Amino acid sequence: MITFFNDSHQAHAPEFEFFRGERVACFETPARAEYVKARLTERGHRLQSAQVDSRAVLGTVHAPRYLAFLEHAWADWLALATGNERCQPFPSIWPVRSLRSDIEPLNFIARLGLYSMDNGSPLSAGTWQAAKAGADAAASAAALVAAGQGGVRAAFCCSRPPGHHAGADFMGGYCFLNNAAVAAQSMRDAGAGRVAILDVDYHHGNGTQSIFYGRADVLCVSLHGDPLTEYPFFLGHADETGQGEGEGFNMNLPLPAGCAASRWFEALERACQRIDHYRADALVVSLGLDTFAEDPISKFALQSGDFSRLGQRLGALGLPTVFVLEGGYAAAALGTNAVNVIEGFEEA
Ligand code: SP5
Ligand code: ZN
Repeated sequence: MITFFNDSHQAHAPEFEFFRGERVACFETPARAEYVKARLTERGHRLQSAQVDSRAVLGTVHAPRYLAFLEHAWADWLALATGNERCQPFPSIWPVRSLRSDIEPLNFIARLGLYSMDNGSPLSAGTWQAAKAGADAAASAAALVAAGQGGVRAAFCCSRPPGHHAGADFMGGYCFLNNAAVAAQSMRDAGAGRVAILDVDYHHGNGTQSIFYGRADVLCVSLHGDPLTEYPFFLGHADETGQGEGEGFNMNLPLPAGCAASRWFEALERACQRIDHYRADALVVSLGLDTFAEDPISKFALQSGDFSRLGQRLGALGLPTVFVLEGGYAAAALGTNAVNVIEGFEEA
């Protein structure tokens, strides 16, 4: 399978995040992508660099003022106080219900809150550079698969930071730019009439859902830990089915934390049947690998062999497919698990 690697991913390397008010080492680390790269190389998969500039498509899936904020955030943070290059910025105030989010404050931390859903997504010096390069990889993969030249049916983006929690105008859950949305919109722009996004990350892809919630041309299907107990808590319930023209084109399959792999595969089957029925022209897979039994922050029970089965089922859909890497925090196992999905897909 054609594989795109985000050569700039290491530019995003915050040191710590918060857990219950205390500093803990980041779960979303540069080592993650390096483990996947190593295993891809070992298995003979060719790695390419992005050739497409995603700026135009980013301007259609994200709000211009959010993109401008993110691009300049580190420079604005440095301008706030001397010594800030050694510190990580975090939001401390958010415009919840009854507060205004239409006027952008001048204060940097206030703007960071305006454009954040949580305090769990630390910025570092190269966050924009890494995230933009990841979006470029997603756009490149979509362009290649949409063109279908030389019989290319699928591509995989080995990239970080992940994207599926990022909405049109906010970051969150380690995500800054929504790579799956970039891939889906790119394929629409290249002529695919209907695109399906299947999100198999442990956490509900709230950003992706919200970007496409009012649209029928992009079907969003997600299986994930029930938001009653699992992050992101405030979206991902089964009754969220789309809105307006998008009514019926969003499907959530929440599952209880701790459920068996057999139950997860039953939900996958329902998701695949919905995608079949939609008669999609192309598929984007938000490939979170935090469904792995040994993931340190998640509670599903997939084993490495189950990722081969996942790949086989997705391959059987028979669609031009772009995979984008999302979560997965058992870093040393990510290579095996990602490559198992890819090779399972190729077998089908
Ligand atoms: C892309 C993705 O998978 N984002 C996940 C964001 C989850 N953010 C909340 C993390 C909470 C960490 N809890 C630590 C538990 C340690 N026992
Ligand atoms: Zn996740």
